[in-house]
Amino acid sequence: MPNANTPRPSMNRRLFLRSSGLVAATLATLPAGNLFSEDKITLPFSNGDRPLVKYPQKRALIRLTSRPPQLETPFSVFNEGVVTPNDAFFVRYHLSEIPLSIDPEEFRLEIKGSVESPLTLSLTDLKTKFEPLELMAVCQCSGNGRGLSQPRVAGGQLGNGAMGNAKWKGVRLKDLLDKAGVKSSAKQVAFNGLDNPVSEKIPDYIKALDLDHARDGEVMLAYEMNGEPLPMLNGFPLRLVVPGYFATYWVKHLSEITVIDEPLANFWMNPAYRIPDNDCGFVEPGSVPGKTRPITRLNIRSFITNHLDGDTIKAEEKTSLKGIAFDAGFGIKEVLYSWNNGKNWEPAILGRDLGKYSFREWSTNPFMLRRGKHELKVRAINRVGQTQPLEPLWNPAGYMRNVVETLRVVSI
Ligand SMILES: Nc1nc2c(c(=O)[nH]1)N[C@H]1C(S)=C(S)[C@@H](COP(=O)(O)O)O[C@H]1N2
Ligand SMILES: [Mo]
Repeated sequence: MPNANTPRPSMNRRLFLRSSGLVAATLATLPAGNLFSEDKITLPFSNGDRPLVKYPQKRALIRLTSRPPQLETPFSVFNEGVVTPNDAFFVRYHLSEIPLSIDPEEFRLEIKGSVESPLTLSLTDLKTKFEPLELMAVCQCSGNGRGLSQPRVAGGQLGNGAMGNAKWKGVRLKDLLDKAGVKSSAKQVAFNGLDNPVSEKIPDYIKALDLDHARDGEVMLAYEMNGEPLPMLNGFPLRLVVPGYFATYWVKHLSEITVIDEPLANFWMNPAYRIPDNDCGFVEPGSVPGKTRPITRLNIRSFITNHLDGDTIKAEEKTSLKGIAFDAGFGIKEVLYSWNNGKNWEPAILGRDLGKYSFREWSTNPFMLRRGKHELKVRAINRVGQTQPLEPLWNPAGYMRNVVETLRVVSI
Protein backbone atom coordinates (compact mmCIF):
# COMPACT_ATOMS: atom_id res chain seq x y z
CA MET A 1 0.00 0.00 0.00
CA PRO A 2 1.41 3.42 -0.87
CA ASN A 3 1.82 5.63 2.19
CA ALA A 4 3.07 9.14 2.73
CA ASN A 5 6.61 7.97 2.10
CA THR A 6 5.96 6.33 -1.24
CA PRO A 7 8.25 8.08 -3.73
CA ARG A 8 6.35 10.29 -6.15
CA PRO A 9 6.04 9.33 -9.79
CA SER A 10 9.11 10.43 -11.61
CA MET A 11 7.54 13.10 -13.89
CA ASN A 12 9.32 15.96 -12.22
CA ARG A 13 12.36 14.25 -10.79
CA ARG A 14 14.43 16.67 -12.77
CA LEU A 15 13.04 19.57 -10.78
CA PHE A 16 13.93 20.50 -7.27
CA LEU A 17 10.55 20.74 -5.59
CA ARG A 18 9.96 23.56 -3.21
CA SER A 19 7.21 23.66 -0.64
CA SER A 20 6.90 25.85 2.45
CA GLY A 21 10.58 26.67 2.26
CA LEU A 22 11.58 23.04 2.52
CA VAL A 23 13.58 21.73 -0.37
CA ALA A 24 12.70 18.26 -1.58
CA ALA A 25 15.82 16.44 -2.61
CA THR A 26 15.62 14.78 -5.98
CA LEU A 27 18.24 12.76 -7.70
CA ALA A 28 17.02 13.31 -11.26
CA THR A 29 18.41 10.49 -13.34
CA LEU A 30 21.31 8.54 -12.00
CA PRO A 31 24.30 8.36 -14.30
CA ALA A 32 24.24 4.88 -15.82
CA GLY A 33 27.27 4.59 -18.02
CA ASN A 34 30.50 6.43 -17.64
CA LEU A 35 29.17 9.32 -19.73
CA PHE A 36 29.82 12.07 -17.24
CA SER A 37 33.50 11.69 -16.89
CA GLU A 38 36.55 10.43 -18.65
CA ASP A 39 38.49 10.58 -15.44
CA LYS A 40 39.76 7.44 -13.82
CA ILE A 41 41.59 6.61 -10.66
CA THR A 42 43.54 3.47 -9.82
CA LEU A 43 43.28 2.16 -6.28
CA PRO A 44 46.41 0.40 -5.01
CA PHE A 45 45.39 -3.22 -5.65
CA SER A 46 44.68 -5.36 -8.70
CA ASN A 47 41.32 -4.59 -10.37
CA GLY A 48 41.59 -1.18 -8.72
CA ASP A 49 40.72 0.88 -11.84
CA ARG A 50 37.65 3.01 -11.15
CA PRO A 51 35.86 5.81 -12.99
CA LEU A 52 35.39 9.16 -11.28
CA VAL A 53 31.71 9.97 -11.73
CA LYS A 54 29.61 12.96 -10.74
CA TYR A 55 26.23 12.29 -9.11
CA PRO A 56 23.58 14.85 -8.10
CA GLN A 57 24.72 16.89 -5.07
CA LYS A 58 28.16 15.27 -5.36
CA ARG A 59 31.47 16.16 -6.92
CA ALA A 60 33.18 13.45 -9.01
CA LEU A 61 33.69 10.44 -6.73
CA ILE A 62 35.25 7.01 -7.21
CA ARG A 63 32.51 4.71 -8.44
CA LEU A 64 32.54 1.09 -7.31
CA THR A 65 29.05 0.11 -8.57
CA SER A 66 26.27 1.99 -10.32
CA ARG A 67 23.21 0.02 -9.17
CA PRO A 68 22.95 0.69 -6.36
CA PRO A 69 25.39 3.60 -6.39
CA GLN A 70 28.50 2.98 -4.34
CA LEU A 71 30.90 5.88 -4.37
CA GLU A 72 34.20 6.30 -2.59
CA THR A 73 35.77 9.59 -1.51
CA PRO A 74 39.05 10.40 -3.30
CA PHE A 75 41.69 10.29 -0.57
CA SER A 76 42.95 13.81 -1.34
CA VAL A 77 39.67 15.15 0.15
CA PHE A 78 40.87 14.16 3.63
CA ASN A 79 43.72 16.62 3.26
CA GLU A 80 41.35 19.53 2.52
CA GLY A 81 40.10 19.71 6.09
CA VAL A 82 39.02 17.73 9.10
CA VAL A 83 35.34 17.90 8.08
CA THR A 84 34.39 15.89 4.99
CA PRO A 85 32.27 18.10 2.69
CA ASN A 86 28.79 16.75 1.93
CA ASP A 87 29.48 16.69 -1.80
CA ALA A 88 32.53 14.49 -1.25
CA PHE A 89 31.05 12.15 1.37
CA PHE A 90 31.11 8.47 0.33
CA VAL A 91 27.94 6.58 -0.60
CA ARG A 92 27.08 3.00 0.14
CA TYR A 93 23.82 1.13 -0.45
CA HIS A 94 22.94 -2.56 -0.41
CA LEU A 95 19.57 -2.49 -2.16
CA SER A 96 18.89 -1.34 -5.71
CA GLU A 97 15.54 0.39 -5.13
CA ILE A 98 16.80 3.59 -3.60
CA PRO A 99 14.55 6.62 -3.13
CA LEU A 100 15.12 9.23 -5.83
CA SER A 101 12.69 11.85 -4.60
CA ILE A 102 11.27 12.43 -1.13
CA ASP A 103 8.92 15.26 -0.23
CA PRO A 104 10.00 16.49 3.22
CA GLU A 105 6.48 17.80 3.86
CA GLU A 106 4.98 14.37 3.41
CA PHE A 107 7.76 12.35 5.02
CA ARG A 108 6.77 10.57 8.23
CA LEU A 109 8.78 8.64 10.79
CA GLU A 110 6.94 5.86 12.60
CA ILE A 111 7.84 4.54 16.05
CA LYS A 112 6.03 1.34 16.86
CA GLY A 113 6.28 -2.18 18.26
CA SER A 114 6.65 -2.68 22.02
CA VAL A 115 5.73 0.88 22.99
CA GLU A 116 2.83 2.30 24.99
CA SER A 117 1.93 4.92 22.37
CA PRO A 118 3.10 4.49 18.78
CA LEU A 119 4.17 7.79 17.17
CA THR A 120 4.03 9.20 13.67
CA LEU A 121 6.24 12.25 13.37
CA SER A 122 6.87 14.75 10.59
CA LEU A 123 10.21 16.45 10.05
CA THR A 124 8.73 19.61 11.54
CA ASP A 125 7.71 17.62 14.65
CA LEU A 126 11.27 16.34 14.97
CA LYS A 127 12.73 19.83 14.55
CA THR A 128 10.35 21.63 16.89
CA LYS A 129 9.16 19.20 19.57
CA PHE A 130 12.49 17.73 20.66
CA GLU A 131 15.70 19.26 21.94
CA PRO A 132 18.26 19.38 19.11
CA LEU A 133 21.67 17.78 19.47
CA GLU A 134 24.80 18.43 17.42
CA LEU A 135 27.93 16.32 17.32
CA MET A 136 30.87 15.56 15.09
CA ALA A 137 31.24 11.89 14.26
CA VAL A 138 33.06 9.65 11.81
CA CYS A 139 30.90 7.43 9.60
CA GLN A 140 33.07 4.57 8.38
CA CYS A 141 32.05 1.48 6.43
CA SER A 142 33.05 -1.83 8.04
CA GLY A 143 34.78 -2.74 4.78
CA ASN A 144 36.78 0.47 4.39
CA GLY A 145 40.16 -0.60 2.92
CA ARG A 146 38.87 -4.11 2.20
CA GLY A 147 40.48 -4.08 -1.28
CA LEU A 148 43.87 -4.15 0.43
CA SER A 149 43.16 -7.42 2.29
CA GLN A 150 45.68 -10.21 1.68
CA PRO A 151 44.57 -12.86 0.92
CA ARG A 152 41.88 -11.01 -1.05
CA VAL A 153 38.32 -11.24 0.31
CA ALA A 154 34.86 -11.03 -1.28
CA GLY A 155 32.85 -7.81 -1.07
CA GLY A 156 33.17 -4.28 -2.44
CA GLN A 157 36.84 -3.71 -3.21
CA LEU A 158 37.25 -0.42 -1.40
CA GLY A 159 40.31 1.71 -0.88
CA ASN A 160 40.37 3.90 2.23
CA GLY A 161 37.74 6.39 1.03
CA ALA A 162 34.66 4.75 2.60
CA MET A 163 34.80 7.05 5.61
CA GLY A 164 33.90 10.62 6.39
CA ASN A 165 33.62 13.05 9.30
CA ALA A 166 30.64 15.38 9.60
CA LYS A 167 28.73 17.54 12.05
CA TRP A 168 25.37 15.86 12.55
CA LYS A 169 22.34 17.71 13.87
CA GLY A 170 19.17 16.01 14.94
CA VAL A 171 17.33 14.56 17.89
CA ARG A 172 18.20 11.92 20.47
CA LEU A 173 16.69 8.52 19.85
CA LYS A 174 16.25 8.32 23.63
CA ASP A 175 13.84 11.26 23.60
CA LEU A 176 11.65 9.60 20.95
CA LEU A 177 11.65 6.27 22.77
CA ASP A 178 10.79 7.97 26.07
CA LYS A 179 7.90 9.79 24.41
CA ALA A 180 6.58 6.53 22.92
CA GLY A 181 7.09 4.70 26.24
CA VAL A 182 9.12 1.52 25.78
CA LYS A 183 7.47 -1.58 27.30
CA SER A 184 9.43 -3.63 29.85
CA SER A 185 9.51 -6.64 27.52
CA ALA A 186 11.64 -4.75 24.96
CA LYS A 187 15.14 -5.98 24.02
CA GLN A 188 16.18 -4.17 20.86
CA VAL A 189 15.23 -1.34 18.54
CA ALA A 190 15.10 -2.04 14.78
CA PHE A 191 15.61 0.55 12.04
CA ASN A 192 14.30 0.51 8.48
CA GLY A 193 14.75 3.06 5.69
CA LEU A 194 12.94 3.86 2.45
CA ASP A 195 15.23 1.83 0.18
CA ASN A 196 13.93 -1.56 -0.92
CA PRO A 197 15.18 -4.76 -2.49
CA VAL A 198 14.38 -5.36 -6.17
CA SER A 199 12.93 -8.77 -5.38
CA GLU A 200 11.25 -10.40 -2.41
CA LYS A 201 14.09 -12.90 -2.25
CA ILE A 202 16.47 -10.19 -1.09
CA PRO A 203 15.95 -9.22 2.56
CA ASP A 204 15.13 -5.58 3.32
CA TYR A 205 17.96 -3.61 4.95
CA ILE A 206 16.96 -3.51 8.62
CA LYS A 207 19.45 -3.18 11.48
CA ALA A 208 18.99 -3.25 15.26
CA LEU A 209 20.68 -1.93 18.38
CA ASP A 210 20.30 -3.24 21.92
CA LEU A 211 17.83 -1.15 23.90
CA ASP A 212 20.44 0.23 26.34
CA HIS A 213 22.59 1.40 23.47
CA ALA A 214 19.58 2.91 21.67
CA ARG A 215 18.79 4.85 24.87
CA ASP A 216 22.33 6.08 25.62
CA GLY A 217 21.48 9.69 24.71
CA GLU A 218 24.08 9.84 21.91
CA VAL A 219 22.46 7.65 19.28
CA MET A 220 20.58 10.19 17.23
CA LEU A 221 18.41 10.80 14.18
CA ALA A 222 20.13 13.40 12.02
CA TYR A 223 18.29 15.74 9.69
CA GLU A 224 21.33 17.93 9.02
CA MET A 225 24.87 17.21 7.97
CA ASN A 226 27.44 20.01 8.14
CA GLY A 227 24.67 22.59 8.48
CA GLU A 228 22.67 21.45 5.43
CA PRO A 229 19.89 18.94 4.88
CA LEU A 230 21.43 15.51 4.25
CA PRO A 231 22.36 14.89 0.62
CA MET A 232 19.84 12.48 -0.93
CA LEU A 233 22.48 9.78 -1.33
CA ASN A 234 23.50 10.07 2.34
CA GLY A 235 20.00 9.42 3.65
CA PHE A 236 17.78 12.47 3.13
CA PRO A 237 15.76 13.50 5.05
CA LEU A 238 16.73 11.53 8.17
CA ARG A 239 19.37 8.98 9.12
CA LEU A 240 20.46 7.19 12.23
CA VAL A 241 23.83 8.30 13.65
CA VAL A 242 25.49 5.83 15.98
CA PRO A 243 28.60 7.61 17.25
CA GLY A 244 31.68 5.38 17.50
CA TYR A 245 30.00 2.49 15.67
CA PHE A 246 30.56 1.21 12.16
CA ALA A 247 28.27 2.73 9.52
CA THR A 248 26.24 -0.45 8.97
CA TYR A 249 24.01 0.76 11.85
CA TRP A 250 23.63 4.29 10.46
CA VAL A 251 20.38 3.55 8.59
CA LYS A 252 19.60 6.10 5.86
CA HIS A 253 16.17 7.48 4.82
CA LEU A 254 15.06 6.22 8.24
CA SER A 255 11.27 5.93 8.30
CA GLU A 256 10.43 3.07 10.65
CA ILE A 257 11.63 2.40 14.19
CA THR A 258 10.30 -0.79 15.76
CA VAL A 259 10.88 -1.74 19.38
CA ILE A 260 11.19 -5.53 19.51
CA ASP A 261 11.11 -8.16 22.26
CA GLU A 262 13.57 -10.57 20.62
CA PRO A 263 16.96 -9.80 19.09
CA LEU A 264 16.62 -9.14 15.34
CA ALA A 265 17.69 -12.25 13.44
CA ASN A 266 17.60 -11.15 9.78
CA PHE A 267 20.28 -11.54 7.11
CA TRP A 268 21.80 -8.10 7.84
CA MET A 269 22.40 -8.98 11.51
CA ASN A 270 23.45 -12.58 10.82
CA PRO A 271 25.37 -13.75 8.78
CA ALA A 272 26.15 -10.25 7.39
CA TYR A 273 28.24 -7.74 9.34
CA ARG A 274 29.76 -10.19 11.78
CA ILE A 275 33.34 -10.56 12.95
CA PRO A 276 35.16 -13.43 14.66
CA ASP A 277 34.00 -13.66 18.28
CA ASN A 278 37.33 -13.00 20.00
CA ASP A 279 39.03 -9.99 21.59
CA CYS A 280 40.28 -8.47 18.36
CA GLY A 281 37.83 -9.55 15.63
CA PHE A 282 40.59 -11.01 13.44
CA VAL A 283 41.75 -14.54 12.62
CA GLU A 284 44.75 -16.23 11.00
CA PRO A 285 44.74 -15.02 7.33
CA GLY A 286 42.76 -17.42 5.16
CA SER A 287 41.16 -19.30 8.07
CA VAL A 288 37.47 -19.66 8.90
CA PRO A 289 36.38 -18.28 12.28
CA GLY A 290 34.28 -20.44 14.59
CA LYS A 291 31.80 -18.27 16.47
CA THR A 292 31.00 -14.78 15.23
CA ARG A 293 29.42 -11.68 16.77
CA PRO A 294 27.96 -8.49 15.27
CA ILE A 295 30.51 -5.84 14.35
CA THR A 296 30.27 -2.92 16.77
CA ARG A 297 32.76 -0.13 17.52
CA LEU A 298 35.34 1.48 15.27
CA ASN A 299 38.89 0.44 15.91
CA ILE A 300 41.59 3.09 16.03
CA ARG A 301 43.09 4.38 12.77
CA SER A 302 45.36 7.14 11.51
CA PHE A 303 46.38 8.38 8.09
CA ILE A 304 48.92 10.69 6.53
CA THR A 305 46.88 12.92 4.20
CA ASN A 306 49.37 15.37 2.67
CA HIS A 307 51.28 12.69 0.79
CA LEU A 308 50.26 9.60 -1.12
CA ASP A 309 52.14 6.34 -1.49
CA GLY A 310 54.74 6.78 -4.23
CA ASP A 311 55.06 10.57 -3.89
CA THR A 312 58.30 12.39 -4.49
CA ILE A 313 59.43 14.76 -1.74
CA LYS A 314 62.23 17.29 -2.22
CA ALA A 315 65.41 16.13 -0.52
CA GLU A 316 67.22 18.27 2.03
CA GLU A 317 64.41 20.78 2.22
CA LYS A 318 62.09 21.22 5.15
CA THR A 319 58.97 19.11 4.92
CA SER A 320 56.28 18.07 7.37
CA LEU A 321 53.45 15.58 7.53
CA LYS A 322 49.83 16.07 8.39
CA GLY A 323 46.86 13.80 8.69
CA ILE A 324 43.95 12.51 10.70
CA ALA A 325 43.33 9.98 13.48
CA PHE A 326 40.14 8.63 15.02
CA ASP A 327 38.80 5.89 17.28
CA ALA A 328 35.49 4.76 18.74
CA GLY A 329 35.27 7.74 21.09
CA PHE A 330 37.74 6.94 23.86
CA GLY A 331 39.77 9.87 22.53
CA ILE A 332 43.08 10.10 20.65
CA LYS A 333 45.89 10.46 23.19
CA GLU A 334 48.92 10.41 20.96
CA VAL A 335 49.90 10.18 17.30
CA LEU A 336 53.43 8.98 16.45
CA TYR A 337 55.12 9.17 13.08
CA SER A 338 58.17 7.54 11.63
CA TRP A 339 60.24 8.60 8.60
CA ASN A 340 62.49 5.52 8.63
CA ASN A 341 60.15 2.57 8.38
CA GLY A 342 59.39 2.36 12.08
CA LYS A 343 62.92 2.52 13.51
CA ASN A 344 62.27 5.83 15.22
CA TRP A 345 58.93 7.27 16.23
CA GLU A 346 58.31 10.93 17.06
CA PRO A 347 55.19 12.43 18.58
CA ALA A 348 53.04 14.48 16.20
CA ILE A 349 51.26 17.65 17.29
CA LEU A 350 47.54 17.11 17.80
CA GLY A 351 45.12 19.62 16.28
CA ARG A 352 41.95 20.98 17.83
CA ASP A 353 39.70 18.48 19.60
CA LEU A 354 36.35 18.67 17.78
CA GLY A 355 34.75 15.96 19.90
CA LYS A 356 35.63 12.43 20.81
CA TYR A 357 33.94 10.87 17.76
CA SER A 358 35.51 13.25 15.25
CA PHE A 359 38.60 13.01 13.07
CA ARG A 360 41.48 14.57 15.02
CA GLU A 361 43.96 16.45 12.92
CA TRP A 362 47.69 16.04 13.54
CA SER A 363 50.83 17.54 12.03
CA THR A 364 54.56 17.30 12.52
CA ASN A 365 57.36 19.75 13.06
CA PRO A 366 59.38 20.36 9.91
CA PHE A 367 62.10 17.80 9.19
CA MET A 368 64.36 16.95 6.28
CA LEU A 369 64.71 13.76 4.29
CA ARG A 370 67.98 12.64 2.72
CA ARG A 371 68.09 11.71 -0.95
CA GLY A 372 66.75 8.20 -1.43
CA LYS A 373 63.78 6.02 -0.57
CA HIS A 374 61.90 6.40 2.70
CA GLU A 375 59.00 4.67 4.37
CA LEU A 376 56.74 7.03 6.31
CA LYS A 377 54.41 5.62 8.93
CA VAL A 378 51.80 6.92 11.35
CA ARG A 379 50.32 5.27 14.41
CA ALA A 380 47.68 6.50 16.86
CA ILE A 381 47.16 5.54 20.51
CA ASN A 382 43.95 6.28 22.38
CA ARG A 383 43.17 7.03 26.02
CA VAL A 384 42.54 3.39 26.84
CA GLY A 385 45.84 2.28 25.32
CA GLN A 386 44.50 0.84 22.05
CA THR A 387 46.77 1.24 19.06
CA GLN A 388 47.18 0.00 15.50
CA PRO A 389 48.98 -3.20 14.45
CA LEU A 390 52.24 -2.89 12.48
CA GLU A 391 51.21 -5.78 10.25
CA PRO A 392 47.73 -6.03 8.71
CA LEU A 393 45.21 -8.24 10.52
CA TRP A 394 42.65 -10.26 8.59
CA ASN A 395 39.11 -11.58 8.71
CA PRO A 396 37.01 -13.17 5.95
CA ALA A 397 34.92 -10.05 5.23
CA GLY A 398 37.87 -7.64 5.29
CA TYR A 399 36.28 -5.64 8.11
CA MET A 400 38.00 -3.29 10.54
CA ARG A 401 41.25 -2.85 8.67
CA ASN A 402 43.47 -0.64 10.83
CA VAL A 403 47.08 -1.50 10.06
CA VAL A 404 49.68 1.24 10.57
CA GLU A 405 49.74 2.90 7.13
CA THR A 406 53.05 3.07 5.25
CA LEU A 407 53.83 5.50 2.46
CA ARG A 408 56.87 4.77 0.32
CA VAL A 409 58.27 8.07 -0.88
CA VAL A 410 61.37 9.06 -2.81
CA SER A 411 63.44 12.12 -2.01
CA ILE A 412 65.33 13.63 -4.91
N1 LIG B 1 18.82 2.58 4.28
C1 LIG B 1 20.09 2.18 4.25
N2 LIG B 1 20.93 2.64 5.18
C2 LIG B 1 22.22 2.26 5.16
C3 LIG B 1 22.71 1.32 4.23
C4 LIG B 1 21.79 0.83 3.26
O1 LIG B 1 22.13 0.02 2.39
N3 LIG B 1 20.49 1.29 3.30
N4 LIG B 1 24.02 0.93 4.27
C5 LIG B 1 24.77 1.16 5.51
C6 LIG B 1 26.21 1.04 5.33
S1 LIG B 1 26.86 -0.52 5.29
C7 LIG B 1 27.02 2.13 5.25
S2 LIG B 1 28.69 1.98 5.06
C8 LIG B 1 26.47 3.49 5.38
C9 LIG B 1 26.97 4.42 4.31
O2 LIG B 1 26.53 5.72 4.54
P1 LIG B 1 26.68 6.82 3.42
O3 LIG B 1 26.14 6.25 2.15
O4 LIG B 1 25.99 8.03 3.88
O5 LIG B 1 28.17 7.08 3.30
O6 LIG B 1 25.06 3.50 5.34
C10 LIG B 1 24.44 2.51 6.11
N5 LIG B 1 23.03 2.77 6.12
MO1 LIG C 1 29.19 -0.35 5.14
